[in-house]
Amino acid sequence: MQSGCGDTGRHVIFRVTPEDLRPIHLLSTVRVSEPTQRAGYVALVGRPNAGKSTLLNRLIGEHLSIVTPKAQTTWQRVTGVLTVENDQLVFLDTPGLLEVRDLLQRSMLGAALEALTEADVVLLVIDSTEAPTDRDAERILTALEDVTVPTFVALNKVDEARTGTVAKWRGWAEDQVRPDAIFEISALDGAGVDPLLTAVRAHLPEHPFLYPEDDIATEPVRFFIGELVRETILEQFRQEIPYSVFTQVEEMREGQSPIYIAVNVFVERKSQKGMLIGKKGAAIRALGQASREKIETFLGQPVYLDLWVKPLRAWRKNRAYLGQLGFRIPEDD
Ligand SMILES: Nc1nc2c(ncn2[C@@H]2O[C@H](COP(=O)(O)OP(=O)(O)O)[C@@H](O)[C@H]2O)c(=O)[nH]1
Ligand SMILES: [Mg+2]
Repeated sequence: MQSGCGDTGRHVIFRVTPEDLRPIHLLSTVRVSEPTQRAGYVALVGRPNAGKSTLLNRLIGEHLSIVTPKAQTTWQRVTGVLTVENDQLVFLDTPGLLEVRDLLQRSMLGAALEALTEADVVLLVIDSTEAPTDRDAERILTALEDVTVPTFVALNKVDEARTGTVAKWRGWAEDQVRPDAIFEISALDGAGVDPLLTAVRAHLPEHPFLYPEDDIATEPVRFFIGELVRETILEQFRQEIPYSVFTQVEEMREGQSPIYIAVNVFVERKSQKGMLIGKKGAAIRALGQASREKIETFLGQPVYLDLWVKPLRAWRKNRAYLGQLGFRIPEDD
């Protein structure tokens, strides 16, 4: 198509062709060389407790994703953004590839599998302190079945693992996963993480940055506050409590000091409310204090924290409640 203009009396109409829309420097012979940006999604996947969230926090340099020694700490996808020179890596931390027994776990597994479909690079994180079991292997391989993008394996926790166990995982990964490369790392102390990052960067697609360069997260501040309270619950309570509780910020009044924050702590059964509150309110006070300190560190400001314990009957199995709490259940279920 020709570009040109037509005179229709008072109005001059320009017809623009795709060539006209190209950036000027492409038309010029003295091309100003602009470095090419690369950007992409990197899915962190693996079995529960492998160290995915620890690795995300290590890569981003902030405590973005909650970490505890308990399996199934991460319930929803957490995104961390890392911009280095002309590369932007958008890490998707995911719940573990787990055995599904209720609707919440279905949503968790769904979040992990969804991240795999969006990934430009897959990073399989393995706890190499424990020898591979058939169950681990099967879960991982089923999840990776349809992955066609570059894949790396991080054999994590080498600070603690026996060399024999690491070697077993390496052999398994070479045979079964056939990744682009295998790295031995410690997400905890950072050993081996730089070479892994270099390899991932080299496999990013050419693409303009997806987020502003200074961003490190994509979820709202409220999400992280809720998660910090939940992390503290996982640390301070035992038995079924950690898996029966979900937290959600109900109110946040900024522009005052201290910032006022009210968090709902939903429990599955009425009896759990008493456990959370404790004798003469001792348990909830301890929870409030430790959570507040974490939130103050996160926000860098003084906080007044109100915790409201509310029963939400069997919410883990209730589609409507899960929806209200922000969990998505995969459509085919
Ligand atoms: N020794 C050791 N422990 C680790 C390492 N990475 C993670 N962990 C621990 O493993 C547990 C699970 O970590 P987390 O990041 O929550 O695992 P996720 O479930 O895969 O997200 C926590 O107690 C971490 O401190 C590591 O490199 N070395
Ligand atoms: Mg996690």
